[in-house]
Amino acid sequence: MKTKGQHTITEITSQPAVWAEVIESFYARKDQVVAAYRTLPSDNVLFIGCGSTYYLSQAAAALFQGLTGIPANAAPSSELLLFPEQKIAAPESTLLVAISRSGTTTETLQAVSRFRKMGGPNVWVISCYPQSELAQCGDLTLLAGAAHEQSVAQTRSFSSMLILAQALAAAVAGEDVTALAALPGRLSSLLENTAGLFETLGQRIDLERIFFLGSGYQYGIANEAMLKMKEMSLTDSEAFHFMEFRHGPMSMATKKALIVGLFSEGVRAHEERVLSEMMALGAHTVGLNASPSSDYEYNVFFDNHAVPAWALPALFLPPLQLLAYHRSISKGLDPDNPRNLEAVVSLDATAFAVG
Ligand code: F1P
Repeated sequence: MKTKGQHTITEITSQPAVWAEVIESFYARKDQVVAAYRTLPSDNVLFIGCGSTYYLSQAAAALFQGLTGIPANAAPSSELLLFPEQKIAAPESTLLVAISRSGTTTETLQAVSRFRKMGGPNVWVISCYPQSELAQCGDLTLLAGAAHEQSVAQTRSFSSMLILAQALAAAVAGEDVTALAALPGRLSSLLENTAGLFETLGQRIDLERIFFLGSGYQYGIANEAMLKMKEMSLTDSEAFHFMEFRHGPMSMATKKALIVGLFSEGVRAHEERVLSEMMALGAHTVGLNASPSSDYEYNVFFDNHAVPAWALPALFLPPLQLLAYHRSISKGLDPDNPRNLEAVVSLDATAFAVG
């Protein structure tokens, strides 16, 4: 007899081992990936996906441009599908990176088809299923085959595909991708050190709304944390760029709110001021990647020694996946089967056909 959330908690806690397999699989292909990229006439890169994989695309695009200096953007697959002229200026010199756990989401498949019809020659894919239609139609495919899930909500699949996106950006930028080898161990320690905190916070179902704040690539991570909270625990949750929160949304900072700050190296001082102001307004606050001087209600310290900033993004998600999982269980829900949702959104592809 399956217990509520059995698949989800297994998939969350298995991430260290799955990451190790995914990182090794990338190492085996790194030189091929870099050589293939060097042959592309790509002056810019567009990352696309749906739901979780759109938010992954947001983080991937910020990382890719920040590391390589090559213009990179993110868009929901549906935006490229419905407004291609707004998303692609020069298809012949654009690399499209389509991200999809299943590799069968209709909007993403149709967006790739639309890109090809526009004269876009280069499509790379990040997915979990090598035999999927999307994986088969990519010119180059990065696979997180060990990250398959039974749950609808993406957890280890998301973080594993994010690690592949991080590795791609780092490899193209000439960074030492072996830095990723430290991540599985760091995650094991982080999960061990924070499991109790996020179980306790997950039981605070008196808190009515949850905000996730992140800047730069962390905005995509904050959006994914927001989506996990919606999918698993049916909670009103929102994500904002850190500095944007003062410009209106902070009107919702009350003692019924939990505000989670995902701090970025180098700009943390600006971000810490925002979270401190929200704490002064009565909100409950959590600082992820906090500094030794942080004094929020809850502080989570990351062991970042000898790990470059570009390798950190995936570490932020598993604790927040645990938060959503425990809140779901505390509310008597089953995070394995979110209300109204299916693992894949399949639509009538003929509705998007163009001449
Ligand atoms: C995309 C997606 C997920 C969402 C849900 C429905 O799937 O929208 O992001 O959480 O599972 O499908 P995929 O294209 O990444 O397989």
